[in-house]
Amino acid sequence: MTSQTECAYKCYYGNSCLSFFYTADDRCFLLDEIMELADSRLTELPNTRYFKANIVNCPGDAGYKFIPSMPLCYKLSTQKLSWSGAKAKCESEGGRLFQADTSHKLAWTYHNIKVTGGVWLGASDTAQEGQFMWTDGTEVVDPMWRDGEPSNTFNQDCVVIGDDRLWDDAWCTGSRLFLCELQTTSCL
Ligand SMILES: [Ca+2]
Ligand SMILES: [Ca+2]
Repeated sequence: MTSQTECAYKCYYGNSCLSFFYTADDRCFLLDEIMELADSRLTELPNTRYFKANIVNCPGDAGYKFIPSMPLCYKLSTQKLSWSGAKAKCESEGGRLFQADTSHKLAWTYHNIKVTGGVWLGASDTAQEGQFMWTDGTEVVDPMWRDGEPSNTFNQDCVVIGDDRLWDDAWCTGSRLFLCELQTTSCL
């Protein structure tokens, strides 16, 4: 049993909650989708209240998902591109490569991004060797390098989160999946 407020907080801090049911007997069901009002699952439960997260700025048809606790829209690509190709793709959708530039975002990527072959983040030391910067020009703080990284092996400049969740500098020309982010202001 949980209160309606607790249920809202669970959705707010969930990583993929887009809406929730709160039943007449105080049960909470989080959903990772937005249901249409005509959906039979709503009308079958007349005493259940249904709440949606405000995802007005997350373009769902472009594959973006909402992370209410940041708040932020993010997308893990389905396509593999070079780092600069990935950067251009995110920017063409109005966003940028993901910046793990707060402790919350660092923790979120660590706990949620585990992809075979790794995922590009929006950081590189292309401009000045050894000085890793996000694509907005801010300095990378508290990087989660794997032991022995960044190695700059044969001039590696672009940051990837490996399948061990830790960071590596890699050759920017490699084709990888990537994370985009879109800024949003949103609340339940
Ligand atoms: Ca380098
Ligand atoms: Ca490396």
